[in-house]
Amino acid sequence: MTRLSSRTVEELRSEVRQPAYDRSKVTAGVVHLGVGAFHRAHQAVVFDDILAAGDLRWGIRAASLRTADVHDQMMPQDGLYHLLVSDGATTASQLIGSILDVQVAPKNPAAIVAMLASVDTHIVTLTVTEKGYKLDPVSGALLKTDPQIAHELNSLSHPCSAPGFLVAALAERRRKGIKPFTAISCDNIPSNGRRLQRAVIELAQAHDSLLARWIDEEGAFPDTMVDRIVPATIPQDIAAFASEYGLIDQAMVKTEPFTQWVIEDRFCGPRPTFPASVHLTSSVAPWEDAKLRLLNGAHSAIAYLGGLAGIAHVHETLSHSEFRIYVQQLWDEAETTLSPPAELDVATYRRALMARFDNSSLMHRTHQIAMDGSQKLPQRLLQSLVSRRSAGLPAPALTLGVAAWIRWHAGKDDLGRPHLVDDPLASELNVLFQTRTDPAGKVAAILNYPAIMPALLRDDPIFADALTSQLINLETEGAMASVRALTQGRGS
Ligand code: CS2
Repeated sequence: MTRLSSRTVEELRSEVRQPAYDRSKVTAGVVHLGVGAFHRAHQAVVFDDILAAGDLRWGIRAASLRTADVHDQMMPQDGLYHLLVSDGATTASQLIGSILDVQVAPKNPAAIVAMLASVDTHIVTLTVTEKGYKLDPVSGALLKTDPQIAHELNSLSHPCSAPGFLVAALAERRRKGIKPFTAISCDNIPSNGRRLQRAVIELAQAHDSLLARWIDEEGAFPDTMVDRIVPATIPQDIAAFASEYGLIDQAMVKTEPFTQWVIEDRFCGPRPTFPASVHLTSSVAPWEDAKLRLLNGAHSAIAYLGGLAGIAHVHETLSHSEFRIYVQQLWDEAETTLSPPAELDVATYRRALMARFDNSSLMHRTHQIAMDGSQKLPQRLLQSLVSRRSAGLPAPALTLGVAAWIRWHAGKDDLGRPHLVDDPLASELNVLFQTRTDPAGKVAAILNYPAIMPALLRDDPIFADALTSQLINLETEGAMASVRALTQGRGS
């Protein structure tokens, strides 16, 4: 069967929406680091819209920081791929052409520094996941002992981390007299722009304090909130696409209709006229907190509890009425900790979120969301717990989510089936949880682990007791029964 490429694109069935611009005339004003499925279904679609509106300066040159997988999926296709948008009933397909090139960092770091340092590059976007910022999740300080950062503190001639590439390229721009680019973090971290700025400036400072000052004064790191549910593409998706469209597309991504990008209006150079789906504002934090604590908080709790109950996908978890009630209860608790923006009606947002979670065509795996819990828990569940507990309020649903995360580290679900604990701190946490085998001991160990646990929760005996009894419930009764016990007597 034919593989998608610029040449074969003509063979596509006519109902596929094609790029509405001449790709040969597009120049690359954007560099993206971390070209996973989320980027392809989110920022790349926004820049595709901008190109389609006639401003051809905003093509993307992308980089994979770890492996050649995405390069090998995309470059034989000249960067083209399909976006399949499904609401659970119908699916629309769109061919995206905004990504012009994909480079692989470990193979050719110099090519990535060169594209970042190019005079045409005005915007750099990043989706490198929480751990890619090389910052302590609680204090936000640069992880100087991380092997990649230790290497880059020594020399920036062969960068390997996202902050390392940015600093190496900014140094090059300064040498050449080119102003900095605007660096836009698109990961689910509160104050993601400020955090990226801190990582970059701390690393730059270690090499050249004048460079650090120049970046601080001339650069821009807007905070952002990004939202679109984009499950990892699996081989069955590619096979189903091939049988429907008669074409092989190894880089396709599937997603939901909903998409949102809120960007702090703080750019240091040229920028495009963004489409209506992008909201520019002076303050991103209220948007970010609402999204992280409601959407991502529920996602992580569903991932661990659903995963422990042996349920493979988010929508299947929510087909159990006790889980639906549980999610509402978690939202009731988290909502009291928010100061939502005036434009956001939380009741409407919650209704829409439940419908998004119910989207059965996404097949969003609980195990996928369970990844990297140590990096996600602070902003998704623990911050809501800090606010609730400092107001003297109980938070049983949030607490059950945290207990499920602890239980997840046992490495098997309630049916005894093993799972991988995929987390940058997995081995440290494994040691931590193995030294204390009783629930109270495990809780004491994690409460005294400052890289994850805020001090306020460590010093809260009521929280420690609640967490211990939830963990006991999970260990003795299982996840489904624990959710049922918590939600008994409450309606959906
Ligand atoms: C998910 C997110 O995998 C995860 O951790 O919670 O990727 C989630 O789907 C997005 O943030 C939605 O915008």
